[in-house]
Amino acid sequence: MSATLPELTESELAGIDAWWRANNYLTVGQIYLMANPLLREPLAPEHIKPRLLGHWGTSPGLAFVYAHVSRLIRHTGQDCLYITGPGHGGPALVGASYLEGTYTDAFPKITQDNEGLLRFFRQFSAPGGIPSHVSVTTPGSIHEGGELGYALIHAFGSVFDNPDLLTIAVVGDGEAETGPLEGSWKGISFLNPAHDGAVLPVLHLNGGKIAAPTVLSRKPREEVRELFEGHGYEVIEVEGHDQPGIHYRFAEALGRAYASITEIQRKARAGEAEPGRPRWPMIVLRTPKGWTGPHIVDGQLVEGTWRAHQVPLSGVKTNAEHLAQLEQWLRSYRPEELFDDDGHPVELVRSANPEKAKSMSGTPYANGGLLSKPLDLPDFRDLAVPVEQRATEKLESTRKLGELMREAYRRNPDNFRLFCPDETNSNRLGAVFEASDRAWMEEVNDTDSKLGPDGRVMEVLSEHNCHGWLEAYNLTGRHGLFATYEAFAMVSASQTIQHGKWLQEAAHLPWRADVPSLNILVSSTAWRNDHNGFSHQGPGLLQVVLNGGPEHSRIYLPPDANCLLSVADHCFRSKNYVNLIVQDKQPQPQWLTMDEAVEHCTRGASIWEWAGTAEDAAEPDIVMACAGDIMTMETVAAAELIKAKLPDIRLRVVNVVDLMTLKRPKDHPHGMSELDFNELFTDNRDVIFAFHGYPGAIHQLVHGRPDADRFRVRGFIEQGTTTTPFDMVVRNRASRYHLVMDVLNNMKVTRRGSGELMRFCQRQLARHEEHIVEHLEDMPEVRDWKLGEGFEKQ
Ligand SMILES: Cc1ncc(C[n+]2csc(CCOP(=O)(O)OP(=O)(O)O)c2C)c(N)n1
Repeated sequence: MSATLPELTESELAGIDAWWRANNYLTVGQIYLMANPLLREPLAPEHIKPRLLGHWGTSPGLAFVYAHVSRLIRHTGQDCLYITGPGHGGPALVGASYLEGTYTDAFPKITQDNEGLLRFFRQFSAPGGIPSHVSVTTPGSIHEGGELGYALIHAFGSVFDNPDLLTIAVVGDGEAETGPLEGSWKGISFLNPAHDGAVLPVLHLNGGKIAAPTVLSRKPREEVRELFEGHGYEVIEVEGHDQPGIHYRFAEALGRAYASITEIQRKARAGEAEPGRPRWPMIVLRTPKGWTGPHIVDGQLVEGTWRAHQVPLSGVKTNAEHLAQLEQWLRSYRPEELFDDDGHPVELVRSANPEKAKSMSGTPYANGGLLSKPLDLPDFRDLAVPVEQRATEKLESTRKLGELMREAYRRNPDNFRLFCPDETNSNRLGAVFEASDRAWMEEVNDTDSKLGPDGRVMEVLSEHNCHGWLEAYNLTGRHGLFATYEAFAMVSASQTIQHGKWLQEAAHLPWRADVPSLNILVSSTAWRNDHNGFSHQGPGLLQVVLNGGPEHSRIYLPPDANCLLSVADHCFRSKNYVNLIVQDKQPQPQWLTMDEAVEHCTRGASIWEWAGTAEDAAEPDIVMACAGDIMTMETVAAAELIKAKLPDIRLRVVNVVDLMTLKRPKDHPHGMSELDFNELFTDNRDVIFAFHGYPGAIHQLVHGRPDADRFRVRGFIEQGTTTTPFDMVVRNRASRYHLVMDVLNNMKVTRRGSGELMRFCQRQLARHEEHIVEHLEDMPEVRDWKLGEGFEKQ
């Protein structure tokens, strides 16, 4: 092994060229062939797939870079992960795995012989087969590249706290036009060469997107170079398609980049580095789109243009000219030199592979569960909030989560990170700063606090970066949490969906090891962004996760700090889920002792006997249910008011922490049985449900339950503005007074005092309107409400 990449020799080039030709052949074969895989007979229409799918254009470039990185690995023993921004170039990556033998390990039926090769071709983008993208099923992938924009983000997430890892991230020039990708160059401002690995971005300017040129490929070269120099990179440019020249130039560029990386790391690890961010290398690679494919088709230029994006030769089954052109194209790779009579890749091709465990399709870094260590957490009960009298003292519950994560940082210095868009303190999670600074490689000055190169708290004002960094941190086996404002969790909602899909697919692949769950805390919620206004008010992510696959989607709405601790402990220890925790940061009543909280969270939903009437066990007149901290407070306050004003009422209060328990067991693994459901909600009483999110979610959840129509739901109905906290619930008709009126309108029996209570609520709502305009704050009986203080003053 050598610390540097030596000059490319002619004999090595023969192997690389053979490997690259074999890979390109496999790509074309996957797109087109369903028989005659090695062209042992003349190509005929019946050998061609009926539906021609896939993306040729990006594939030869991806394979070219891959082949050269494999050479780097062979010489240096470097651990490398390959992230393919243009993930639609899937055939090149599954082709690489096939040539490296790891594909057969993962899918034993796809053998490295004639039969296996045919199966390999037939399964591509076919029913029951594999996707056309670098997906979960692709050995070596932690990144699908289906939804473009996250290549660099995932690359950085993979190398934080992985000092031995080098992640090569190929960025498409179309992809480079996306917002997330544009924001992700800043990753180096958070990357510490002493304790993190390195990312080598390869910006692949192949010139075209689906149907048009790309911005960066048409900009003057100096502008492109200056753009990336401005981002802090050492820009190494390689261009051309001349062979073998381009191989030598790329090998030299890769060697130069690698030398820079290892020198940056050596200095940092020896304590010899200058303070500040090093200038990391990146490669700008200009090769033609569809390189080595059909140059001109039907008189039109294809190679080097957007026309090469997908399937350059169409209608091959019926168009004899295209069939001939395809045969010529396939034969141009000289398959007879690349595969032996049995269809096995020949020694020359295999000579370009690194040893399997080091190969980019075989590296355990891409199957991070194999490397994962459990998170070392303290007993969360030690952080319990004492609750001697319910809901008398208010507390910012998320502070307790901050304390739990502070301990996680202390016990797992290289295995846990918090990712947050500049809101760690704002979300009351600041206790983590007692254990770690914010990560920061740029200049630090006297005005800064808790900021520095040794920090591991990740704060960047980009939900995309935070989310994607955590995804890759998880997929390489490590643990963490993404904490964000509830409304702005929608910025990265698509990533939440995509990651969920990844986990869902991975669960079906026995060779993919379990990975830590993706944990998301949404705080600064809709109900308590009264001061910020409508833009900050939106519980959308909850709805997004609700729609996710039941295998991986979990939603928790802890009503207080002890419940939050119990829920967080569970989420941090879980695997393969997207865990969404919804809890506000403002001071809130504390309802349950730690023992009660643990029991409540374990059940997921339970009757809060103390909040209803003692007689409720027999047959309540009505059930009040709630999920979410603010809605819990409104419900308990409403119940207290009802009990005070209607002495004969039989009222039950149910609180739900684990939202998915409401589903039927056949719809979600957390779904409670019908017996349990009816024990909580009865089988025929109306249920007034106060819900944190959009009301339709509860109807969706209880669909199929006995007499589901009896659920009357209050929740966020997109009524927001800059106002007082209580006015938010009033505007959305979910205030305690609205809930009381709902109870009165839906009880099975009319209890003594009902009419007066209805009028009382109407008066209170009218008073509220006047009061907030006059005093700019909520009525004292609402603002200072405490459980058990009675309603005499109202
Ligand atoms: C976010 C997103 N928007 C749109 C698409 C549709 N799409 C697929 S490939 C592609 C062009 C990609 O161009 P580039 O990144 O340059 O890749 P390459 O040219 O190497 O194929 C587009 C727009 C997508 N996959 N993801």
